Amino acid sequence: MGDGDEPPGFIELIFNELPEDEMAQRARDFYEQMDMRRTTRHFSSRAVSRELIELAIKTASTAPSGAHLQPWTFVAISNEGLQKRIRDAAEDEERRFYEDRVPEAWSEVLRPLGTDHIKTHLTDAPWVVILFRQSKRIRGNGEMGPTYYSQESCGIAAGLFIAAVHNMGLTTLTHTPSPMGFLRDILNRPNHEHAMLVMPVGYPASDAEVPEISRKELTDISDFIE
Ligand code: IYR
Repeated sequence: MGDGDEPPGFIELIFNELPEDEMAQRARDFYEQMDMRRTTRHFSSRAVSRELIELAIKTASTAPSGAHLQPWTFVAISNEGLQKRIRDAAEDEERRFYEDRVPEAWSEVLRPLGTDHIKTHLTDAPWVVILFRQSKRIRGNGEMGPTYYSQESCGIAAGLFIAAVHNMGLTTLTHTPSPMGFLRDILNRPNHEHAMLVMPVGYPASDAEVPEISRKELTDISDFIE
């Protein structure tokens, strides 16, 4: 079903309606839990089971996607040698970024975050999960065809992955080495797959730090029209 040959048909939606007070309580609890999420660059090397990573990927893959094409591949790596290769290649790119390529307007907003070209998280974290966006798919007739809204679809999947990791009591970081083409080569991915996010997953280091920054207020990020 859903492989493009036969129409999938329809089944009844399973929807569990909640009492209103429970809705509000769950909404508050979820917000409060997510509001505790912080992005740290400091990871412990303490092991994390493969099962937890599989569950985070399965949660990510519940995301809606353009034409339900699910245009994502999550490459999960827990391998010292490969993590070192990725770190070396990422640091080469990042060094050039910070030394030569970064425009002043970009530098100005990165400065408070204290980032630099050193990417210890890539070798410290027990897992590094790389999200590849599929810009094309193989059609039923064997030809390549486009996917639709793959940026949006993968962005939503990444958000769910981050929420799943936080919910299970671990931490992740959305690292975007730029450019990321080297990841396709190192990981032997096909040309229609584009590395989009590098997400180390694990426990924070015991001395992990985060920048002292805050989130915008609701009034600054929304406009209600009733
Ligand atoms: N890719 C670089 C630079 C960087 C860019 C943004 I936008 C950030 O929010 C953080 C870093 C790096 O990973 O260091």
